[in-house]
Amino acid sequence: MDGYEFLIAVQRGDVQAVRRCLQAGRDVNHRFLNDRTALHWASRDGNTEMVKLLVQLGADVEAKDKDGWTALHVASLHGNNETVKLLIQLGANVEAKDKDGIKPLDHIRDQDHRRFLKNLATEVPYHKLMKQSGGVKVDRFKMCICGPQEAGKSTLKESLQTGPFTAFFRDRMTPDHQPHEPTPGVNVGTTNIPSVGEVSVWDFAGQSEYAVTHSMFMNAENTIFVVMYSIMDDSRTQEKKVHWWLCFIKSCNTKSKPNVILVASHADQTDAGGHQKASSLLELMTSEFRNQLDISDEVFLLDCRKTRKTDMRRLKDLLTRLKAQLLTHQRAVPKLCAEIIKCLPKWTKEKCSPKCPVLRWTEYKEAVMEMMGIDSLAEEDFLKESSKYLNQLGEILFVSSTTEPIVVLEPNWLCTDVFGKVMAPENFPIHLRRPEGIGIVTKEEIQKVFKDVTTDVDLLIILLQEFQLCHTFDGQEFIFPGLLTQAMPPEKWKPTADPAKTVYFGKQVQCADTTDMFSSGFFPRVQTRLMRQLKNRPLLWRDGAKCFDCNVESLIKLSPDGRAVNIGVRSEQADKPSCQQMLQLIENILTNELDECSPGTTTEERVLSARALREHREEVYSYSMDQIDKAKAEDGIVHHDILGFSEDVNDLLYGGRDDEEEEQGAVGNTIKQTIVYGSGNVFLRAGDHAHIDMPSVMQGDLGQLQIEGSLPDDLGQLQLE
Ligand SMILES: Nc1nc2c(ncn2[C@@H]2O[C@H](COP(=O)(O)OP(=O)(O)OP(=O)(O)O)[C@@H](O)[C@H]2O)c(=O)[nH]1
Ligand SMILES: [Mg+2]
Repeated sequence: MDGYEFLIAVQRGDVQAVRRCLQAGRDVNHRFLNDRTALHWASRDGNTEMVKLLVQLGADVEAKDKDGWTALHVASLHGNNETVKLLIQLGANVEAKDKDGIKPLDHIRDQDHRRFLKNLATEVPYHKLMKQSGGVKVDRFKMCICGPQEAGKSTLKESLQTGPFTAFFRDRMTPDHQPHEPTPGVNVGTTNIPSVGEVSVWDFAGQSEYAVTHSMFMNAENTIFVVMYSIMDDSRTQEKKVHWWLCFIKSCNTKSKPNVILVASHADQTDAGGHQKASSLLELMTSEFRNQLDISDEVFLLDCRKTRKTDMRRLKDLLTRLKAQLLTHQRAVPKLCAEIIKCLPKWTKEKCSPKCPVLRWTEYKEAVMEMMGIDSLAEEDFLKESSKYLNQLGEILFVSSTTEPIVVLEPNWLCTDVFGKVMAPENFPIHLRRPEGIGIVTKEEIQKVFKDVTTDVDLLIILLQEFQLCHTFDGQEFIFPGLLTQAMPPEKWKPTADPAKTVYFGKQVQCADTTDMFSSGFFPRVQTRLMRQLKNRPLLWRDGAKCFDCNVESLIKLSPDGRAVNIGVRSEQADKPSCQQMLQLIENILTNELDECSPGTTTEERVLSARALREHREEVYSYSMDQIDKAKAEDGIVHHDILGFSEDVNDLLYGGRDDEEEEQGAVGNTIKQTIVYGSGNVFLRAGDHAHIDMPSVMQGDLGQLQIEGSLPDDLGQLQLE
């Protein structure tokens, strides 16, 4: 029985024939042309029953073909949503990179669906872990205190954790004017709040410079957000600031409706109208965020310095009630995680250097083996998955993307001692004023700033890079986009020498509604990715980036209100395909970064007016996708009401939109795989679902079939694929 009979049975969806082939000794993981397995084919066809059967019969879900594609890459590329879901449920790795660094879900364009799948992918290992190790509940929740600068966050935290005896003296002795000590980064620590219990408190800095790293720690699982503001600000300011923080919380979370408590400070300095102001603000915010956040309906107006006031007690009562609710729905923690949590303080003391609570993977593994009383660890992957879960809980920070994972035993060290220092404007001031707006910091300077923290500057640099805070081209100079202060000067994007010959294209990614924002850190992280993925160094400013690669110049610009990113590309050589590739590459970077650091943000994609771009108008003019689709269905002309002119959709989007290409591909079988310069990325256009290199595979396969002399009857059907 030859291999192709097996493949044809898979293609036909003939379950019985597949079983027969395998019973007759055919290898379920047999490699056909280009190293593809039967599972690649079933996934490509979107045959979920066949995929299930093959995996049941031992098909390797992670098998890669010659391009490094797994079955999940193939299913995603073909838009076979049910198969993608099934493969993830069967444990397929969503992080598997093909030989050009593209991950399977990079091919899924629908924002909601992609995020759903990414969430699903984190659920699967959790359930596997629970099955393997059993679960226990930990009586603990996370409280994130956020809000603007000097709102009283750190003061409230102190007051909450003060016991009744100390509180008596604290309330009486605290001077009226205490100097304000801004929190650098995020102050993290587990503390006991009398009458509430053990809480992991995350006190976020209000100063905007530090917000760049906040989004990494605002996960809502098991979390209560306390959002603070000062009642002494005028109503409009309060509204703006609180709205910003609520949008921020929303942007960082997709899963549930996070619990939020609004707290106004400086009750001692306001008159009777203060309560009314706090109440109105609560009402306003509750109505705006009713679908996204679960905001408590209690009004809190506190003197944050006083522990023994009625309102403070009321706040503790609410925390206790919310804690009980959270714990009821809390998911169990894998047993191994609970054991590790208990050992963390001991390991920090005994196994790390005093100021650097970090373990490399081998050291961490040894500590775990010692804890378990075993000499070797058979299931290293199991420990890795458990550690990822501990990371999710905020108990440790687990950096697993490096060759050797790194475990930060005390999140506070990274959040305050490292990020706090990096983002503090005073630490790296000189270089940020360079004329080209490139904020460069040298290795020596990093070493100097962190001399009290660690001597292992390389470790620090790995961590900073892993959190997308910086990039280096030579290992000596480091660019931190989050530190840039200079706005892009207008003369950096001037008309070209021959505007008539230059082609322009542009897209816009815009926040969808008033509760949406790009989380802080989104744009600097996009800039870090641009530096990593493009061949030539981009020029960077606080609100923009300009890149040059091959024939294309591109401009990525944050809108003045920070709610849209505009991408413009142009080629003086009228090189439309390169423009399109560059546009798509940048769009992919934005999408990935949104999913990673701003997953709760819903966005809308728009197409920029090419003529307005060519005319270098100050304002940005765009068309909605609906307008474009409508025009394409009719005469291909789209009219802009404000601009007062019409444009041909083909001038706006080179090659048309995704779905159109898919149709063309289905008929023409064009292979549209293009090398994107620089990173050597193979770049598949969003609409290339139908352009996978199956024709070439099939030609090869058929060649062999013919040689073997067993040309099947349904060859025609195969060729059509
Ligand atoms: N009178 C009065 N002063 C307060 C109150 N809450 C905080 N303060 C004072 O306001 C200043 C700022 O308080 P912090 O708690 O440090 O503010 P924060 O929100 O942590 O500020 P950042 O860490 O910079 O984001 C300090 O001087 C506090 O003593 C309050 O309710 N009443
Ligand atoms: Mg503070």
